[in-house]
Amino acid sequence: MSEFMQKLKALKAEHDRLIHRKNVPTVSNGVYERYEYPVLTNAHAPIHWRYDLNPETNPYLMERIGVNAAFNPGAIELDGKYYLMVRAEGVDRKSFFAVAESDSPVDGFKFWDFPVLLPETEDPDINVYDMRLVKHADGWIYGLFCSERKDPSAPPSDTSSAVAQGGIARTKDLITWERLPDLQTPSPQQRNVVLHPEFVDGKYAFYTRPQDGFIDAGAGGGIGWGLSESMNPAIVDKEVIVDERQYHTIKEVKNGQGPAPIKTDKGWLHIAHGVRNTAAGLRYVLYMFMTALDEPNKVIYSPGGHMIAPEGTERVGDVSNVVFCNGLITKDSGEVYLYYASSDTRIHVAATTVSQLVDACINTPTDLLRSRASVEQRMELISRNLELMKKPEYAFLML
Ligand code: M1P
Repeated sequence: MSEFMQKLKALKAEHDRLIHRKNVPTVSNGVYERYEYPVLTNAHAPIHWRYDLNPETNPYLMERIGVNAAFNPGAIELDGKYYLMVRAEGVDRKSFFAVAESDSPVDGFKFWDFPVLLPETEDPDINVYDMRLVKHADGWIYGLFCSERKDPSAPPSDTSSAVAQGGIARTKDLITWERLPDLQTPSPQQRNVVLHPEFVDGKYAFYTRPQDGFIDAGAGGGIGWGLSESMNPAIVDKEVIVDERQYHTIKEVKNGQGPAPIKTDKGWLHIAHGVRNTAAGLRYVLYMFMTALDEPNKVIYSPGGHMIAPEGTERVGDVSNVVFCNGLITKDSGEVYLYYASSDTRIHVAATTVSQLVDACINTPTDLLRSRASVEQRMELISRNLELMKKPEYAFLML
């Protein structure tokens, strides 16, 4: 066998090992169970996406078009299969969407042969990312994503300034996509736009994230909300703030809706990301809140603090100290799989149930916004527990 073929066989064996590696749950904190291995990384990208497999044109079997990262996936279950709409990023920094499929929610994800060739609008996107997949009551599967273009008003010396808007496409099968016009809102820029899965007052409802600049939310006060008569075009005339960012909390600098909310008997359960600043840069964590069933823009429970923060190897990557979630799958049985990315590099899964999330959302105390109040809150829990611990069945805790 030629050296070329030997190298190719070795590459394939390593790739197979990665894709077929069984995932295992780690210690649970009662709210969710993190799985040990990332469900997808750049190394999961098919060999034929990256290498020219012809020994005539690539005698050294070199990687020709590398994949830098696989992160921030949308997620959906269709006919018993699990699909992730991955934000793949080439080594050229361009993000694109690619579907990975598995029979299991926690391992075995394999990319389709081709990535998604997303149709463009008449003003082509420079970069697209972070798709939320939403099965809407109108029968379509919508993909809401960030569409980024260079800021046309930036002076020639400024080669970085960009404008972010809410891109929209729809499909029935994740294969054929119809591109719709970008969401129009009163805000200069948008990111983290998500479609509510049901009609509200007969209209399409959007979670938005108004922002003044590309990175800074500026005067944009938090996760917003607005209604549109149609999806083609989708126009939100009035945005109201649903979940405000707030001083000295995990969402002090900015926040954003994650996937579409989960409908529960107690309310709409939302997973979102909150961002604060530190001397080491921005820190992104995930948090929960719940809104009223009949008013999905009215917060009824707001547990304090983060739900998932970057841990261990999750803390380091292209943009370190970040966890970000824009995809989850809820099964009819109540199982929930949260797909979250760490540090803009790789994708993980955490498993939980609707009942656990609802319980955590309702019974985790809210952030009282002062150290003293926070200690009082904790002391109240400690006092109740110490009383309980006097009972014989708790005696082992005193040892
Ligand atoms: O780099 C962290 C995240 O930054 C952006 O999110 P947000 O708009 O909320 O700050 C997005 O680019 C996201 O993809 C990225 O993970």
